[in-house]
Parts: sequence; structure tokens; C-alpha cells
Amino acid sequence: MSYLNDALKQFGVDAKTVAGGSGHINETYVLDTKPRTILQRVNPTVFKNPDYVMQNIEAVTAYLRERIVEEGGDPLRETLNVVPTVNGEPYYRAPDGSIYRMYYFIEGAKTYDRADTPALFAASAHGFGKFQRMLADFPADTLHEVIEKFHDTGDRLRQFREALEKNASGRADSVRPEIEFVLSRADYVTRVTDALADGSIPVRVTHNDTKLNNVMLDETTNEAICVIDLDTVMPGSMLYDFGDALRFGASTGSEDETDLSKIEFDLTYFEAFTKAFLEEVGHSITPKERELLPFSAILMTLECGMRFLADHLNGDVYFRIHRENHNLDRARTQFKLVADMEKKMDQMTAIVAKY
Ligand code: GN1
Ligand code: MG
Repeated sequence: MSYLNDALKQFGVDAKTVAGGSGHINETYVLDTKPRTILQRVNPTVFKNPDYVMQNIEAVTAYLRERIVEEGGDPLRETLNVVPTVNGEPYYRAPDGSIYRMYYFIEGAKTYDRADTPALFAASAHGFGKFQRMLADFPADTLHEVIEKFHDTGDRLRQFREALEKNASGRADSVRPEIEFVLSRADYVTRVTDALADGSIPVRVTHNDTKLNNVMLDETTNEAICVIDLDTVMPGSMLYDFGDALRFGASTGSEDETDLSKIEFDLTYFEAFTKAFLEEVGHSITPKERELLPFSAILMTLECGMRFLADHLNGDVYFRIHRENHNLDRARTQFKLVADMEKKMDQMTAIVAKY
């Protein structure tokens, strides 16, 4: 049963709810309150410590509000603002363990699942790049690691191997080529975490889920207004944010496209994003980070693909699915992109060198 109505009472609202959002983990509802708000059910099996999630979000958004005011921006529009429950709590925990939390809705802005033009994609790069830039001096070590080893691709491979070993769904035999695709790239997985560990690239505050639809763009100007979905803000590498954004936004098709002939990695989009991102972070990016930018797109795409395939092997227990083999379809698009990027690596390197 759903505790949505209980949650509404906890936030003191009596409003109509409309389902919104396209995430694979949480559930999002838009409420017709005045001003409008959004209510989200945070998946408690994925986010095991909601206090940590909300503490990170409160700390980061409070810091952003100050930076936004300093730069003459509107802190009610350019960062998320948490609405507490009537008891002043940052979220409501329902009897079944579900977590509900509320934000003010950001008016006059929207999100996109696909960028129709490279310029629109570049706008998202300004959004994510600015987010990094504004948080550059935030003390990363004060943030909780809400999901341990979230972008530790080596650990993701370990989890993948575990899923393969268990084969809970019995599907392993039907996906041998996809399994082989992952296993034959095992030498990729520790390159970024090794560089973080030996100090050759810095730990930064990162968003960690930089899908195009996690930045709101102004409805009329298409300028990036606000980065949303802050649940996975944690210490990490800038390369996670760069790579993950390209994984999603520079694909010529959707994440779950079944016709793989429609999936390619679009270098025009790669260039538009890279240029805009470097305009935001160019002064602080280190040479080693810059060198790893093209590779990070491959790595984040491979990682996401192996997570989808692991979930397919586990019997779809993590990412919400809407049809049979949905996680397998998602994994396949990621692997198609990885293979295409491997072919285009020299061109990607040349593009990075231009800016
Ligand atoms: C999940 O729920 P959503 O769509 O915002 C996932 C990301 C993946 C993404 C793939 C907490 O994000 O890591 O990249 O799906 N979030 C979590 O689309 O695992
Ligand atoms: Mg999201």
C-alpha cells in the first residue's frame, strides 16, 4: 500500500497529486499547492540512511544559496529548497519504511529526456559545470557517502561478477555476449579510482547522476536554471559528472532503445558539452583530469551498462522496469555506446585538446 496520503498530511497539505519525474529509483509527484511543491518517495532500499541523504542535501543547498546570492541570482529558483514536515522534520518516514520529502517546485523551467540540439545539451553542461564550480570550496569530507562506492567501477565489476555467479534470474546463458563485453573490459575499471587514490586527480564534491533530465532549463531562454536530484551528491571525481552526462546526452537514442541501429555516440554533442563544461570549470580542472575526460565517458557508460546487466541477472531488483527485459535493453544501448566511443576515442581526444 502507498503512504502518499499520510505523507501529504505530514506536510500539512491537502492537494491534488500528479505523478511526474522519470527516475528509475524514486517516485515524484507534483502538488497543486500554492506555491507548487513536489513530493518524492525516496526508495529506502537504495538510500538506506535517509538522514545522511537529507543532511547532505541541506548542507549543499544552504551553501549554494549563499553563492547564488553573491552572484546576484535567485536562490529560490537556482537551487532546490527543502520543505520540512509540520513537525519540522526534513522528511516523513512511513510505517513501511518509505521516506517522503518535499521541495518547492521550480516554475518556468523544464527538463528534457533528449536534447534536440547540441545547444540545448551545452546548456546542461553549463548547469552541471556551474554546480561543480560553485561547490569547488565546499569541504567534501563533511559529506556522507550515501551510497558506498557509488562510482567505484572496480567494485561495480565485483558486484557484476557476484550477480553472474548467483544468476538468481537464471538468465545468464541468454546473455553471454553481453557478459563477455563487460568481462573483456576489466582493465578499464580502476583507472579513475586509482588516480583518486594516488592523488593524481582531486576529490571534489560531485553530483554523480548528471543525466540531462537532472537539470532544469528555463522555459523561454533554455538557460540552465537549477541542478536537481541531489540524492547522490557526494565526494567524488569531476570525471564522474562529465562522463555520466555524455553517456546519457550524447547518445542518438534513448537509454532503453531496442533498435540498436539508432544508437550512436554523437561527436557534435560531445563537442558542444565539452566546450561548455570547460567554460565553467576550465580554470580549476587539472591536466590529468582533462586527459581523462574522453575516457570517463567510456567508463561511466560501461559502468552503467554493467549495473543494468547485473540487475537483469539479479531479476530486476534495483532499477524500476516497465517491460520484460527492460534492464537488458538498457544495458545493450550502453554497450553499443561504449563500442562506438572506443572507435571515436582519437577524435574525442582531439576535441578536448581544442578547448
Ligand atoms: C538511476 O533514478 P535515476 O534515474 O535518477 C541511478 C543512476 C543511473 C541512472 C541510469 C541512485 O538514476 O546511478 O545512472 O538510474 N541512481 C541510483 O539511468 O542508483
Ligand atoms: Mg534522477
